[in-house]
Amino acid sequence: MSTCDIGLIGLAVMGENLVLNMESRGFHVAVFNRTTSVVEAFEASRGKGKNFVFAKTLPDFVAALKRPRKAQIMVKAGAPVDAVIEQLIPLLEPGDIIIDGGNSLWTDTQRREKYLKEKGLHFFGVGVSGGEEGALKGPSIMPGGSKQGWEALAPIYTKIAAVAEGEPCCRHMGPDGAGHYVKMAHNGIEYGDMQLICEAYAILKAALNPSADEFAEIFGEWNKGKLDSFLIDITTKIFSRKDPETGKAIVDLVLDKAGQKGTGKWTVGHAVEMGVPLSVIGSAVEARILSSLKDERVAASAVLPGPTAKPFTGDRAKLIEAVRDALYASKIISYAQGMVQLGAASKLYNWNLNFGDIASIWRGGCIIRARFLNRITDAYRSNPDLKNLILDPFFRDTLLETQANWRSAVTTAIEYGVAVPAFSSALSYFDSYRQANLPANLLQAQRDYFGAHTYERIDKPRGEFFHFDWLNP
Ligand code: NBP
Repeated sequence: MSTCDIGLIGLAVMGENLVLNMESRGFHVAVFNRTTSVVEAFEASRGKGKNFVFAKTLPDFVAALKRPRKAQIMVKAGAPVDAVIEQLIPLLEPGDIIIDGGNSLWTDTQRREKYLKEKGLHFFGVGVSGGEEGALKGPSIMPGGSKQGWEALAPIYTKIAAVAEGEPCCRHMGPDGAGHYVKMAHNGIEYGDMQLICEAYAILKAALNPSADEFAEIFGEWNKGKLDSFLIDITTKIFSRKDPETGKAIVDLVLDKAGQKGTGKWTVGHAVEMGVPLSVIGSAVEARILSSLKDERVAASAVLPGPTAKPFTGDRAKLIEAVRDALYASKIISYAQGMVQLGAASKLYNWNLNFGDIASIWRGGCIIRARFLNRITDAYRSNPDLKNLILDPFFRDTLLETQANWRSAVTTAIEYGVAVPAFSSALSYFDSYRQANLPANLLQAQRDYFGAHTYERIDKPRGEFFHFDWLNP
């Protein structure tokens, strides 16, 4: 009997929680997993007594789906997605929809969409954010694919998504790879946010050396104001958790060696390819790489001393406020850069992305959810053609109000020899973007000197190019 509204293949952490979410909202869902014992285990545990079809074979899974069939793949990104698609193709009919809800590379999604279109099938690349808990209770969902396919999927995805300010955190992003690209940019921004929080921690630690409990208090206070966000909230909680074995703060026992799965590198790589500065996220990716060189750093620390630590004699509360402002200002720059990247990709691929929609669906369910996304939503809804977020009146005024504290926090970091690549690259972006004149006149002269690359002159019309005979002036 074909009674299921949707089916999902891949019952790992994300898939299992997503189908429970779908079922809890009244959808009849078919489930399948390559290792079928996983389906049996799900049937006996969390799926027990619920409105699922527990399929033991792919043909049974497909047979359970209402037409047009909607089959969502939730497996490891890369070759496994192609493998499942190939197995589904002979079982489906024109008009059916295959959805990939994993973290796939957007160019893979574009390739798959084109390939399946030739077979009369719709393909959707859907970014899902919020981890395990979001998947279960309501994630932020970023779907990309045809308008026609979206009409069939919208009733399901808008119902299982998180809700923020009365709106579902799910909107059609655009065709082919748009959803996966926006999800990738989201992950890049997540990298930036996490690094910025770590830099705030590093400055305060070097200058004031608060205990983990004091850090929990500082971040808890920040979370009540303009920095109110999921990541500040979990950071507060992290500082207050104790290791049962030693009684020490667990954060002080965690090895300082960061991992990464790759979406940050994809984000930065494509920004560079398009000629978009993405320095905050770039710094965050590099900081993770540097942190992973633990043994090299330990050896270097013995031979490369920094400035001698001096006791902090200033006003503790003022420094905490300065660091908070630096974090907020740098976060604004990171989002501004991320939005410029999305704008460039939208142009490149003709996606017609709506930045107000993007900011609005990040307000709930996802890892970067934060109060200030309301402001970004407002900024783009009142001016969809905004060139750069930092030119929006609210963000411009905020940066102008916080810049003295921002500079003071970065100065303190430099005095203490604390690396703050994301804080300082954000400030450098601000200081470059707001300058009518940069030292690139000298750079152009250098290029012309060694490579006869020519230059424009400030006293002649733009578009006229000159070469100077530097060797025989
Ligand atoms: P994993 O990324 O760990 O993938 C495990 C699933 O993939 C299992 O169901 C496994 O089946 C299946 N699978 C593999 Br591996 N190779 C397969 C193949 N060749 N054919 C069929 N199935 C195959 O699961 P996850 O952590 O739930 O993530 C799923 C997707 O969602 C990924 O793309 C991930 O990047 C994305 N995502 C994850 C999170 C998160 O917080 N974890 C958040 C947002 C997005 P088996 O049981 O037979 O091995």
